Formats: sequence, C-alpha cells, structure tokens
Amino acid sequence: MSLQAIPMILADKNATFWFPPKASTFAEETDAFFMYIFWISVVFFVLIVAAMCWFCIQYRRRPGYKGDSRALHNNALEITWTVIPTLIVIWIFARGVYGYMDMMTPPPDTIDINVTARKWDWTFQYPNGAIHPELHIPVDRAIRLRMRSEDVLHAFYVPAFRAKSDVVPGRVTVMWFQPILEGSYDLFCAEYCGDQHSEMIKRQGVVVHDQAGYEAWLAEAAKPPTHPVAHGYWLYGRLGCKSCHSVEVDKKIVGPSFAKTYGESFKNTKGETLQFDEEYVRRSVLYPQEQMREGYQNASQMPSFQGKLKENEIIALTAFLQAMKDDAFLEAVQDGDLSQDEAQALGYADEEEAAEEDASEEGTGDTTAGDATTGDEAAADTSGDAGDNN
Ligand SMILES: [Cu+2]
Repeated sequence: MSLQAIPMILADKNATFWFPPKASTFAEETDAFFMYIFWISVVFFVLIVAAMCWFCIQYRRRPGYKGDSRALHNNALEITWTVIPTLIVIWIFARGVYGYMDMMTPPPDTIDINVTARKWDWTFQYPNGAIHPELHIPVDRAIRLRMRSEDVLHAFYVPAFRAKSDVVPGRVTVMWFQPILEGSYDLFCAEYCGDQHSEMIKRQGVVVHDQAGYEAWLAEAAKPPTHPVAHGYWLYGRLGCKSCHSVEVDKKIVGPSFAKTYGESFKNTKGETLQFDEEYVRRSVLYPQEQMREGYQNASQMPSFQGKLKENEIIALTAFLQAMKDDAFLEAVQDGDLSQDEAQALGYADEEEAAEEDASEEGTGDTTAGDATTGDEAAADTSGDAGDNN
C-alpha cells in the first residue's frame, strides 16, 4: 500500500505537517511554544541574512577606497540589539520553566502505573497487578508513571503526548500526562541503550481507551490463560523474554532461541553436557548465570526472576517451551500473535466458558508439563494427558 511509503506522521489524520496528533493536555502549549520560537528564529534569520547580504554589496571593496581603521560606535543601535534579544530570551526561559514545572507536578488524582525498562523492552504494571508490554490508559485521566531501569539509561518518550523522561538505573523517575485523544501512539526509547536500542520502539505501543474500554482491557489483562502452554506463551510476551529469545530455530537475538530446544542436550561454558529439561528451565529462570550455554557467555544480562515468578508460572513457561517442539504450534507462534482461538485449535489452550464439553476433542497435546505438580487452579484442569516426564 502506497500510504506505507509516507511517513507515519503524514498518514495520521490527527497529525499535522510538523507534529504528531495532539494527544495530551501538554500538546497544545508545547506546539504553540515551538511555533513561537520557530517564528522568532525565522524573523531573525531573515533580518540578519538580509542585512548581511545588503552590507556585502553596499560596502564591497571598490578601487581607490581607503578604509577607516577606527572602530565606530552607535550606542542606540547597540543597546537595541542587545536589549530586545535579551528580553526575548528571558521570555522563552520563563515560559519554558513554567511549562516544565507543570510537566513535573502531577495533579493529586492520578492513575499510577509502574514502568520497567530493560535491554530491550518495556513492561508496564497496572494498579490491579496486570503486567503487559504495552501502555494502556483511559482518556481524560491523569496518568503518573513510576519508572525504573533494570540495566542502563533509557528514556520513555511518547511524541503524541509531548512527554519524555529519562529512566535511570538505581532511581525511580516520575512523569505524568493526561491523554485527551483516543487512539494508538508510538512509544520510543530516546536514549541509545545498546545494539538493539531500536527494539524499544513500540509501534502503537501506547493505547488510549475510553473509560469503559480501559476497565475491560484491564480486567482481561490481569487474567492469565488457564492452560499452562497458553499461560506460558502469555508470560513469554509479557515478561520481556521475547526481546532476547527468538522463536525461530537457532536464531540468536541475545540468548538462545526457544524453538525446538526443549529436550535437546547442549554444552555449558565448562564443557559439561546438559539436558534442556524442566530443572534446567527452572534454574535458568531463577539463577540465570549459573549454567551458561556455550556460545552465549555474553548473554549475561538475563535478569533473575527469583521472587518475581511463582512456581506455577515457571511451570507454564516450561510447558510453553516444551510445546515449541511441535511444528504446528511453533509455526503458529512464529506467525506473530498467537490468539486464544488458535492455541485452542491446536490443543494448547482451554476454552474459557465451554471448556468441559470440548475438553475431550481439544485435549490432544502431550505437552502440558506441570499440570500434575502445580497446586494452582490455573493448571489444575488442563485437558492434556500429561503423558510426558513430569
Ligand atoms: Cu532503551
């Protein structure tokens, strides 16, 4: 489609030639201020360049002319060209400080969302506990972000909100904004943070809903799928695994690929042969640096999930990894966003309502590792036959 050739900013009907959509309360003032400074610059540029050209011609070297070696003054002129620009710059500064204070001071009633930045992904944690890689917020409500970095300096930037702030390791940075326009907007990391920095650009990664839509989304986002494999896939997309572990066979992003690795044996950095099994997955998640796979010594930035993941969630991830041996499932995962229906058709997800009726037909998977060992209701009624070595 030809529209794709045009920059996104021109394709968006709410955007203008200069700016992305005015999607937050900051936009109007920021854009107006930008335009003031722009036009002030244009006026001075034209004045100065025109004067320069005119002087070049008027006072060009002519035969027989001897210059005056004294420096000449015109006090009135010099005071004018000092005072006027100084006043303009003071006005720009004052207005900038005023706008900055506004952006730094959240109103009392905000929705607070925790943001974690890491190489090379974002995670958002919502008031009801839901964790998601995208920012979903309601329109016309003040949003306050409490941002942390797990590794290096990142910067949270949503151009449509005219909102940007550094995310600094070792401290919590707070920013706020109030969206005023429903829609999806791009999220950027605006601080170069390593070789996959561009992976932190999330196209349409910020979604502004109406109030009812936000509440519905939030309720849904907090609810993990019940089937361990679907649950594992759900976690894979939310915990940041995705940014380092590919689902293409042998494709290395940072860590090893997740495709068809389960059950294989491999060498660790000490040259010992290990089996990629439940125990290995569990220890890798909790103590990632303990058994580094040969060839992945540099992937030491894998964070430990100790205290962050419950046992049933580790079991779900294991089940997901195990299911990645299955060609049909793998292909569906590779195609992009595996839907609940797709996972269900392949036998890797429970149907929410009519689970009982369909369970006998759906239960084809032999990959539901962990349904025997977890006490969690999430995995207790899975339809798989658990015919594996769990
Ligand atoms: Cu970054």
